[in-house]
Amino acid sequence: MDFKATLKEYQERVEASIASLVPNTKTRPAVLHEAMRYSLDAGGKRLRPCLVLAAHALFESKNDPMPAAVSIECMHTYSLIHDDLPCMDDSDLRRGKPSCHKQFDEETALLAGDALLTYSLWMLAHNYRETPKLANDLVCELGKASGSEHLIGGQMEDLLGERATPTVESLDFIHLNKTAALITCSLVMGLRLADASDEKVELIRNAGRHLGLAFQIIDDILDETSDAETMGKPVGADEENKKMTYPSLYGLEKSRKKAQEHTAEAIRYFDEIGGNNTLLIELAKYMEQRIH
Ligand code: GRG
Repeated sequence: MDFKATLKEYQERVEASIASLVPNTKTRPAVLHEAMRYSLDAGGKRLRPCLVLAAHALFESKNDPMPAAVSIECMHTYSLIHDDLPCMDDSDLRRGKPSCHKQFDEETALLAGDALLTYSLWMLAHNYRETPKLANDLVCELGKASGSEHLIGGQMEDLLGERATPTVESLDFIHLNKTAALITCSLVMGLRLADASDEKVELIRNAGRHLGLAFQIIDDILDETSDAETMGKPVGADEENKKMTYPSLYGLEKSRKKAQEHTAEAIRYFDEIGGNNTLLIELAKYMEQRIH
């Protein structure tokens, strides 16, 4: 299998489905839909939707995974819009472009995020209404993963950590919830759409936890090494940067080792699940290779 070509094809199909499934400026209020589309179209990697599609492709089924893939990208995009707001990270840029509240204004960005959040859950209930158990499972999975015990809870602990001395335990909590929860949810939704057994769903939940942690550690390493390279200073030398990351806590070498271990664990679970698992395994390896 040509892994990169398949990934590109998935990304293109996701982009086309976003264009057809999410309201656009023809729908009132135009500016709100423009802001939602602006952030959805701002150059994300589409990792979570691709994971939905790849997990769905593990086994044969009649269900269309695309509404779920778009739904989780809407949820992810809402979290990024809100994360950039002045009351949170106060970021002017997202993926090298003005963040939503800079391109529009704070009120519009807040509402665009709210609208993407509610739309993502509506999409699941609406598009899978002919298969009520599946619709229920998907709404429960995404609702739980994005709520106060996971995504929002991770964000809250991150904020609390900035106000106090963060601990190793809180770093793991933050990343398991801010990052791994939606990655796990993508895999679980894909597998539910493939009509897989609860036993296999539990295996992919474990894979998601490891893949999510690996993804975050890799993201931290790439951030740290590119900052250091760009600014001509040794890694970890930025005293102004108080945010706790894996490299700041463990150093680069140990962080690389941790990323490798989590990737290997994720692959072990993908192996155990079986089916057409080559794409998921290649994707996990590809993510990990970027830090060497
Ligand atoms: C505001 C409820 C709320 C949550 C915000 C997503 C988030 C939580 C914060 C953004 C900062 C951050 C580092 C989050 C960890 C998850 C992560 C690495 C997000 C970026 O995901 P990518 O790299 O993004 O998949 P793209 O741009 O490719 O879509």
